[in-house]
Amino acid sequence: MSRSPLQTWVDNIAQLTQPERVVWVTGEAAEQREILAGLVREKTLIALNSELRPNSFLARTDPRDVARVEERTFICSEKREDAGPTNNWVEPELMRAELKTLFDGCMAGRTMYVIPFSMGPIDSPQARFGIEVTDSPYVVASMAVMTTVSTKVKECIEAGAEWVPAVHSVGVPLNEDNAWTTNRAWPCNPEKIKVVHFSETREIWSFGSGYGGNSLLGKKAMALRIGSIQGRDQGWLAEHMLIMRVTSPAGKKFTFTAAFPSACGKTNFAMLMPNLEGYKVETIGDDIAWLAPNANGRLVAINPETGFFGVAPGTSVKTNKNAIDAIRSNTIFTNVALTDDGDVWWEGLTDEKPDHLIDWRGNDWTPESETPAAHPNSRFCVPISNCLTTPDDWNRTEGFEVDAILFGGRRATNVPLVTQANSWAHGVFMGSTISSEQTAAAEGPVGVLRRDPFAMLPFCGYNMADYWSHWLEVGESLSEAGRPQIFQVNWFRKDSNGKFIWPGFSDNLRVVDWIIKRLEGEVSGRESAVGIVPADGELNLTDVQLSEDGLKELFDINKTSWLAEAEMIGDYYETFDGHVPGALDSELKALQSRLQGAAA
Ligand code: OXD
Ligand code: MN
Repeated sequence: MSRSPLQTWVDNIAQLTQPERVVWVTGEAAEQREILAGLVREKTLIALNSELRPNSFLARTDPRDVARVEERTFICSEKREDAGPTNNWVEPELMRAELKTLFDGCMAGRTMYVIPFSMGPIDSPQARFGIEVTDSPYVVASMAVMTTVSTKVKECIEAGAEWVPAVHSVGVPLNEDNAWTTNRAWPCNPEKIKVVHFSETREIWSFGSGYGGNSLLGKKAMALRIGSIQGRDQGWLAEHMLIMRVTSPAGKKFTFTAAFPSACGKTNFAMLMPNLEGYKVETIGDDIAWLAPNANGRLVAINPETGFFGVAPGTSVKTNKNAIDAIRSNTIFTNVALTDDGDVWWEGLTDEKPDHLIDWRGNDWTPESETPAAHPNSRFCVPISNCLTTPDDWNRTEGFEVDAILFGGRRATNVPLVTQANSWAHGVFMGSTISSEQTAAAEGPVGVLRRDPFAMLPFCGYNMADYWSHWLEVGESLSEAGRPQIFQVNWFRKDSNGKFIWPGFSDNLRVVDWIIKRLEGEVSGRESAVGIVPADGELNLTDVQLSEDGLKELFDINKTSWLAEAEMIGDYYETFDGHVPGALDSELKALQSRLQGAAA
């Protein structure tokens, strides 16, 4: 019998990387138990106190391998302009030659695992398959939490289903004197890290890092970068968005998706604890949404992941009780601190710091220590089924019809608490302008902004401006009535003393409440130069500590400052060399003329 294309590909990778053996991963529970036990034996994982934190583990990485490495992440398309100005680009043939050298013999002495995985429920028309080959058992264990790993995926691929090939190696063969490996329990090759995406062949190659964002290739690499390319070519959208379902006091269910840049509270918002009577919030996803038009002309969201890979520091009963409840068991922690009784701790978990800890580097730590006990990017990796606010039908194959899409950055100035777009094109314009201040606003009418359009800056697999055109096209393919409404939100506006004005967290439900009232036609809002904002009295502020002045500042639209902002958007658009769709240029002009017409 001839070998299948999948088997031939696996053989070729093994030929190149020279592992000692090849193991096909099945996704069965017993296999996961064995992988975890092996990781404990190898000291990559520490088993936590099983009474305090059942079936949970702690990994400490090499201190040089603690985060995604954007400057070593590449989109290798045939044409440079298809990667666009926001991505690192290298000519594909040149990159292939480099990778060949890097991967040559890189798995010697190790086991090469072959992981068949699905992003999305296997039977969903929106699911996409991948095969990750890796020499890291930590990656095998984490992929089993974050994706659907199953032999069934292998069978579907063998039967002809589309799949994304993904190759990962920590880059430390066991047959050499690997002087750069200071931590045998966390092998990595930090000087040579590369995370590469080939656009036309939709392949992923990741070398040198074991850290999740660089090594769990179903997540950012496939579900966003390659996913956005698949979406462009197949008429759907791969987005850096949470998905939540909100039930209103009237008992009606609404699906929201929301894009916020990394570390802007997406997980907290996805698990929001309602503080208004009669509301219920359910968590469908906290990081990635795949959105596709359905036969009814509606946009349908699925969460392609099966777990949360969340930032630990700052997570507490006060900021996100649902996350704290979810990580009580079955959790793999990375780079948090270890308590003396074998549990975990991080900055912000409790008001009072423990007297003694082992920090993320494995050193003794006391409150007098000058470095944080947990790395600021330390993580928990936990199955979504652990989350009490996740409903049983979270992974239903037909997905969730989206009612509203929210975009938000971290803006101290200009951007109101909530603004509704006038149209789909205006909403796409809003998404393209997501940004956060880099420096104090005092330096000018608007501080220097870090642009993060659609919160996709590190994750868009092709030319960002072409991606905006694709958003406009997908909007066109939806029915007028079924098209989600688009809103911009900003929890981070500051007053003249540099203090946050809005309390955030559970009070963000008040913004959701106004959005639902807009969707239901129960409130009319007020037209402003930047979009529709709540009219006086429409936002439910009962029991919120907010002065009359604070409320005014939250919605203040300063003409001079906004004209400066609009000019900066124009300058930003120019960097895309003519790729920005005409509809967005028109939106910018329309904004400028509304601002010109507005009172000073
Ligand atoms: C993440 C990120 O880890 O956005 O989700 O960086
Ligand atoms: Mn993210």
